[in-house]
Amino acid sequence: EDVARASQFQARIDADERIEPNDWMPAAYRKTLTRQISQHAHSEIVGMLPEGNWITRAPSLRRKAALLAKVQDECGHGLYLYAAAETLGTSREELVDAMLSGKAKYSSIFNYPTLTWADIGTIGWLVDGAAIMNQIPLCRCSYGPYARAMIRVCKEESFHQRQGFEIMVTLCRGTAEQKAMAQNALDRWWWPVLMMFGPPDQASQHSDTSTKWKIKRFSNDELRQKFIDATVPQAEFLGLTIPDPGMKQNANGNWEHSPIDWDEFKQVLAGNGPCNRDRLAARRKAHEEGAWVREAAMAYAEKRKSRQLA
Ligand code: FAQ
Repeated sequence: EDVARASQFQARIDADERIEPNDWMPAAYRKTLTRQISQHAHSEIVGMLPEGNWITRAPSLRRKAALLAKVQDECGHGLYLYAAAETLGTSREELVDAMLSGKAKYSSIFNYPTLTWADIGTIGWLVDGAAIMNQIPLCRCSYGPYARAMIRVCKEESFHQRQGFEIMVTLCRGTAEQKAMAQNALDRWWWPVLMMFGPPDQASQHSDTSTKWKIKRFSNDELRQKFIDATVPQAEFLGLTIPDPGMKQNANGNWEHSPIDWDEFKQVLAGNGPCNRDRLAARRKAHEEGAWVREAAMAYAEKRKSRQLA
């Protein structure tokens, strides 16, 4: 019977129908979506840390207000995505525990440090730029709750990307020292940002099934290429140099990049990036210190329930 159901399910996917939480779905579809959506949620939550590091040191009140709003948006995205993942049947507690225990992944990019204010500009410009490139197609993902979540998330990411690019424009039009700071940040973030898109297609273990199920609409390498092609003119506008002297434009107009250091990527995924330990320690501390909030919320919910029953 499952074979018939699976072929019906595939027919719905092929017809571009949305799959909703109470619909029948193959166990592997549920599993891979729970994996991807929860890892995406963890990335948003851990992703608050590198930028949060600069809230107290933003160079003006205006910059501080914008950065605060951005980091709050990321928190909202994380909660929104946990809620989408929960519709697949795993509790938020379990999802969060998997992250805190180091079992579940989050994006490699958030294991790098934010050393100067230019890093905040670069994160908005490139990290949010890469996130948008990857997430716009997810607005058409076959799973309804994830696709709908992505629409709002992408709108907010566009604001994040602009605020980052505007920081870069300001720095690049500033003093020689500011310009050098911007170049230095680009030098450090460029390669890790390219790794955000995931392993090369031939090494991407989930791509075939995720493409078949229309979770993925473009491959890792395709999105990486689109991102590079969109970013080259932006770097030119800023007067910054992408730290890849071997990069060249081919006959199709695409910018071919030099080989990516996949060993570095593997090391970061294995927990050995520059900030992995700090990031997890910060999340564990926040979780422990927030225990009283969860307890109070539970107690309040119990009280309301008993009042309603009375
Ligand atoms: N880091 O077979 P594939 C943001 C893992 S944006 C860590 O190709 P898939 C916004 C992958 O999970 C960042 N792990 O996997 C923001 C798998 O391991 P697993 C978050 C990575 O799923 C901006 C294994 O490698 N965005 O947060 C990475 O088909 C600024 C094999 O890979 C999303 O999560 C990586 N870079 O394709 C917030 C988008 N790449 O699970 C704050 C949704 C791969 O078997 C500040 N996710 N891996 O243990 C996706 O689109 C996909 O999951 C990919 C990976 C494209 C990331």
